[in-house]
Amino acid sequence: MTTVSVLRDDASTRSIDLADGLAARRAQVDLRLKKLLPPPGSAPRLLTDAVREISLGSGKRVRPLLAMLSSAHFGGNELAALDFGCALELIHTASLILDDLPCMDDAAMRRGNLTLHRRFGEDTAVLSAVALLNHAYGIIAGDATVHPETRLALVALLSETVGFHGLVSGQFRDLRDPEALRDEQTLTSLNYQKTGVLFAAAVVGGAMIAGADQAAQAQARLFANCLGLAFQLWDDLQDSISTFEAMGKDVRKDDRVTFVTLWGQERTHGAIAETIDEALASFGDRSCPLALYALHLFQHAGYGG
Ligand code: GRG
Repeated sequence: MTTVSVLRDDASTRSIDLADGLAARRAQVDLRLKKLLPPPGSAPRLLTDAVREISLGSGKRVRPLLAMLSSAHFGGNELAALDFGCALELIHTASLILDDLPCMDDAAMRRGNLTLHRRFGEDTAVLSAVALLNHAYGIIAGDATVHPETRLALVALLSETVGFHGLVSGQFRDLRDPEALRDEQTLTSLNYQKTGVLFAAAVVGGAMIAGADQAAQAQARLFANCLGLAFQLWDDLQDSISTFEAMGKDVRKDDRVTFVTLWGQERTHGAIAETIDEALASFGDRSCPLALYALHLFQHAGYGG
């Protein structure tokens, strides 16, 4: 029996309970997002409509769930990480809006709908992204359930996550690096900056909120880095084999080199399994809710429940 099939068998019995718990947590996130966003109909109306529509759209809310499960895993309260998780979701949403713009991926569809700039115009889309990013920092700064020192550390963590070594850099390199430079090493660091970095912020931030020490935070980071890499590999694989109906967004839109181009689908599938396994091994505990959620994220690939 392979490691992956062991993981699959281990997880399947707990999958029903997990799915119920995840749906409940997702509902908590959506309810909180509705409260944290500007009220419906408030001025300026078009901007408010745009940010509410994209932020409350059909995304999976992976980053808030990771933050909440991480906080609980490291001995804290899951709900203490709810606002932090919502802030991450708004940053993630801002990044999707920008990524879809004509000057970037020029995408038509996102989360099952027309992209924000196609519905509301490019000016509104750019300003929505800036507003969401700005709002996210305000949410963390004003979260009275988190110790002020931790809040400051979370803001610093997010500044690192978004800025010159994180999302912005990853996106810039993705757009501008010559194709010839896209070898395995470069793609690994690019995938980390585009995707892994926000996963790491979710899991490490959750651990920080729980008061975890440096060693535990380092363990959280290792786990999240592997998970983020597996997630980006999965996203690239889906882009090459899936449909708009299944993904809710454009597929096969750009022809830049990814691991699927370098390795082919079968090897990429194998690498996803190995990377998930590495994530779980770094944790030691394969049956805690955080590990099970990691598996659940890849259930369509045949792992988890
Ligand atoms: C200033 C916030 C900011 C960003 C600027 C545009 C940009 C830099 C970064 C974009 C990077 C990017 C699009 C990475 C892809 C990450 C990814 C795998 C997205 C899909 O995530 P899911 O599947 O989406 O969690 P849902 O819709 O379910 O939330």
